[in-house]
Amino acid sequence: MAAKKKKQVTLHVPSAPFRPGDKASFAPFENEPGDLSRPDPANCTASETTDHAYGLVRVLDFEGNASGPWNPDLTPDELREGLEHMVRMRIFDDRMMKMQRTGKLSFYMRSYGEEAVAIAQTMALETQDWIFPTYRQPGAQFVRGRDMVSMINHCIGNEEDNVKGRQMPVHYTYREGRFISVSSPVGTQFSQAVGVAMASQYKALDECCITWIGDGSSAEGDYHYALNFASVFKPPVILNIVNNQWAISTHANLASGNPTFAARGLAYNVPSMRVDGNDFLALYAVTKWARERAAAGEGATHIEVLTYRAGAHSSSDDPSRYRPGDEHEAWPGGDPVDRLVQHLVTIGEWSEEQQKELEERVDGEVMAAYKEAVTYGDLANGPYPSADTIFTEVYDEVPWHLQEQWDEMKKWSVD
Ligand SMILES: Cc1ncc(C[n+]2csc(CCOP(=O)(O)OP(=O)(O)O)c2C)c(N)n1
Ligand SMILES: [Mg+2]
Repeated sequence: MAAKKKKQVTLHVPSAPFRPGDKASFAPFENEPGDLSRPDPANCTASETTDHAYGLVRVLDFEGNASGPWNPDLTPDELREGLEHMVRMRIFDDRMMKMQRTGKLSFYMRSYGEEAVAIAQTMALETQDWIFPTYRQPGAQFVRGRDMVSMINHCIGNEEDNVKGRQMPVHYTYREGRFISVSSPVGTQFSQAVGVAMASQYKALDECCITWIGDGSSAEGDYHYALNFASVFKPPVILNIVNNQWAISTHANLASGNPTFAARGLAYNVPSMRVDGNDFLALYAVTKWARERAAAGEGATHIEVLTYRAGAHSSSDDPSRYRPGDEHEAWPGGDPVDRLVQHLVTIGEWSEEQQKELEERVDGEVMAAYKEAVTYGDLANGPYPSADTIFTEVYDEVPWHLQEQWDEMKKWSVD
């Protein structure tokens, strides 16, 4: 029998809080530094993190003071090191965007507003730990010591590109730094990180994996498969959702019906934290806590990193089409670089002049790296990696069907 028609209902389709033309105004953060406890990492159940998953772990206030049980007590040198990496990331990004706009790069993606995420979190790890990033965490490579010339060679796709033009720009790979290739289909890294962490545990190695996924990508199955395996097998893995409010033009509201992304981890029985992603100190502290849990054999930690994508999604995107132009200024989390500078100045370990000198020095380094990189080939003129590289370095012995295609290509002398 056909179902009776019920009263007309409409599907709930969440909308973005603000669209172009609206005046953006966000509520200030509810939690102050010190509001949330720091549970014992070696003995913490998921339910003990309920307040942390629905609240927000913070260390820095907006006057530049650090306080509370999550204060990682970093030395001034460590803080300055973190600041320098963040400044390098921002200046590097700006230079690469200029190169893209002048036709020197085909495509680019900045980390603007999110620089603290990869940098603080990677600094909190051990050097043997594996990094499974998205395109929004290139800063981890600075922490792991990658040379900027090599990064620019990759973005150009010139002859010295370590992936020989096979990847999109910003989809780095850096074997020496245990930085796994960024994959273009978003989300795949989440379950890969869990798998590698399971292998580390099985081999009793003192290492852990860290991975990140965007708010939008966390609506995909990959996120849930990863959480389920992490919940069951308890491997040493740190699973971060970077909630930067947007997935290109789709607002984060459309990716989860839960009031916080962090709280989803509780249902998987994985201790879960929500952290102020523009607070370098809080990010460092929460990641260190998760690393301690991994080392103690306590398994996975799930972290929502609350931040805001201050720039366009990529060089192909125009955010003024879908959000107010000044939405970033209204974001209550401020800017991660400014907040760390303010903290260093407040504790008497930095000054505006030193900041200016740092920016000038780093700008010079980025320019020099760029000038060197283009000597190995630029986008307009090459030299590029040989077309043969389409067929090399995947199989030890090239399978017949690829060999046929390769032979065909040679007839057309593509090079
Ligand atoms: C499987 C898959 N679907 C769609 C895309 C196209 N795409 C690239 S990035 C992106 C948005 C991702 O947003 P989010 O996960 O929030 O990460 P963010 O860019 O904000 O860091 C989309 C839809 C893709 N690369 N892969
Ligand atoms: Mg996003």
